[in-house]
Amino acid sequence: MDRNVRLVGVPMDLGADRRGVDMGPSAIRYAGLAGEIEGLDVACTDGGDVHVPRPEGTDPDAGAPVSGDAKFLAESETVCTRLAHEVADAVADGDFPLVLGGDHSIAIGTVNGLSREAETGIVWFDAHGDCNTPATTPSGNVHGMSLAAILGKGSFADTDWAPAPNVAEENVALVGLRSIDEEERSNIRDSDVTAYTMTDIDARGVTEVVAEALDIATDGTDGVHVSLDLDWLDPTEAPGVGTPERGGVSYREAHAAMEIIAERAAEPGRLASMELVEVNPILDQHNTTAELAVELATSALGKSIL
Ligand code: B3U
Ligand code: MN
Ligand code: MN
Repeated sequence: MDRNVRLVGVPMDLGADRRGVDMGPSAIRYAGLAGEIEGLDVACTDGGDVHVPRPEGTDPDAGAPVSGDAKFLAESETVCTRLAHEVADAVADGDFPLVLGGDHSIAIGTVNGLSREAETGIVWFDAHGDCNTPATTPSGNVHGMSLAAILGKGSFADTDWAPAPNVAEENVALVGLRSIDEEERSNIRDSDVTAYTMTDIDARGVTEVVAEALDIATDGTDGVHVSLDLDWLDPTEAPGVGTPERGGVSYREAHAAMEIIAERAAEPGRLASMELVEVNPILDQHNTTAELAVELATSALGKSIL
């Protein structure tokens, strides 16, 4: 990494059912993120946390769409707008934004800040598709809708805060899917997003799949955003996540994926930003998942053994 890394914490849990992911930024910092990055000879500054309102005393229905369901939409808009400013500021200063969640709804803010001035591709590592809309969601949780929001699907098309300005569906790849809702499946199939399931990883290997996902995300773009939902990994490796799903990638597969990202970091359409989301310290075992998030981030930023 040839840029200064700027950490931005987002202690957000309004987009998810279980409380606890709001402690993710603290857990990831406590696991030694800044020191590990500096150990790569990369300067790292901490921009602190974006303010997130507490759910108590907040009306979950404020800002809800006319049709469908989406909890805490007004607050999600406020937090994501703040985060977008922080990310855009970091980019304007020439820094590399590394965003610490928080639930995955924060990706709406990260990508909006990043894509203001640049054509942006996305590689979205996740067990889930995050492609529900307020009309198809089974839960009303915005973290299951964040990619749909970024792409302006359903009623998100009518908002000025959610669709990201310079993201083409053709430059978006989902990697590691194993839990998709019925109608969400159609949302993905009817889009130009490329989706790789765990079956693809089993059949072709993680290296080939991630290389192809990066080809998609870099094709004609200025940079790639890597959105890493820690539930992409198997719960035996990453127990401290909000929505664990069996059958995820192994520790080694996850590192292999991040190393391919690092290899491509110097090429056109290179790595522009990264976020680590859905770490839930309440469900974790001795901060294992937060430590894993630190390891994977440093792998993506170029850490090598020799
Ligand atoms: N697809 C379900 C569950 C879910 C999505 N993302 C997470 N869980 N982490 C939903 O609620 O939309
Ligand atoms: Mn997710
Ligand atoms: Mn997920």
